Amino acid sequence: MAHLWQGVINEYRDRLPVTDSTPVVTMGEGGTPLIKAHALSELTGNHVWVKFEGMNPTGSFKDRGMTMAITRAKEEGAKAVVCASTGNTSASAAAYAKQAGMRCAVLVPEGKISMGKMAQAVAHGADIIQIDGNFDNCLEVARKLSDSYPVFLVNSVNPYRIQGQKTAAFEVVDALGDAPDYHILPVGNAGNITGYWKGYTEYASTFTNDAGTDLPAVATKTPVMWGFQAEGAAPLVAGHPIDQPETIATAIRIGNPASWDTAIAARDESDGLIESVTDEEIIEAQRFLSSRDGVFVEPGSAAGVAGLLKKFRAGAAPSEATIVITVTGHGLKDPQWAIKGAEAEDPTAAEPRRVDFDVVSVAAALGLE
Ligand code: AN7
Repeated sequence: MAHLWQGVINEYRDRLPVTDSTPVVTMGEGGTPLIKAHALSELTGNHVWVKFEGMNPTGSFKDRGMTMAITRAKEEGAKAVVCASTGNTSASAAAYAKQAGMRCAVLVPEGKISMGKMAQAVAHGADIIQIDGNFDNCLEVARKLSDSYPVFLVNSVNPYRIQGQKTAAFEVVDALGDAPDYHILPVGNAGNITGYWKGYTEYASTFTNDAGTDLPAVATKTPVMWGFQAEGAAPLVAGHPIDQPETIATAIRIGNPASWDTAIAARDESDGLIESVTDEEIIEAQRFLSSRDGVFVEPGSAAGVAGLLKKFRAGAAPSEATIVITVTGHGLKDPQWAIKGAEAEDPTAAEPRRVDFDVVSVAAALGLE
């Protein structure tokens, strides 16, 4: 029988703030693969799965929240939306705004968003404004703009974004039959860890929805939440905002997360942790995942994997546990670091050998006999 995945709003509408008359704007987001990471599992002695959010329509997890935020904007009659972004939110907002027939303005830190993400905003015809500052400065301006002008803010300070993002936790539970023991993910502006924790907690007890209907618990437990920030952009680890965040993982180059308090609550209520990983550890984890488990993610997306590897080496990782790691965005967003990571292992990795076009020469070059 024909079946088309309906996008996260329609798939989970009884747990989201929508009514029958809500004009749902969707591009079929969600339903992303939960992939068994065999090499990571074997190395760490756990059952490790990666939730590959790079498989969303614009290549990152942002689409889950964006379908809700743009749907809400449409419901309110908005003609234009705005966001600040390190690149993925702007790519998603630009695409969903066009799907809804709206104008989209994006504020990005000058020179600090990857080529792939910039290409997406350009391709979708967003009004792109570069700000001489970092993401935190961009967000401040975007908030003020939406306060004083007729534009609708679609950053994750908009609670509808978090509502959409919580569906990723539902999908994990639906796929595994229960919550995992641990859930690990990168943390930047902290909307995603907030969304996951909301999803896991709502699924683990009776949930009274907007229509007043009690929905039974789906999971028997909630996971321990482990979040990882980049070392040069780790305000939640430092305990104070970072004025000049720096990391090669531009997606998470954020010094003052908007969802600070809810990230700390997720950490503490789940008996979890938020720690940092270095840029070198991020590149190494990105490399491990792509070259050993076949999953290609952008650097910021590898922070969770880097965190698990770090804890494992420190003797502080669990064993025989079911672990889900969210890998938040596709490797094609920012390919230069993948090439650098490969070259760190083999300086000629990105310079394929030139061989004459005959089968004997190719076989010889491959060492086949
Ligand atoms: C690949 O696009 O903040 O902790 O403006 O792109 O929910 O912010 C992106 C963040 C992780 C961090 N991985 O998630 C933006 C933006 C990737 C990301 C994060 C981001 P949050």
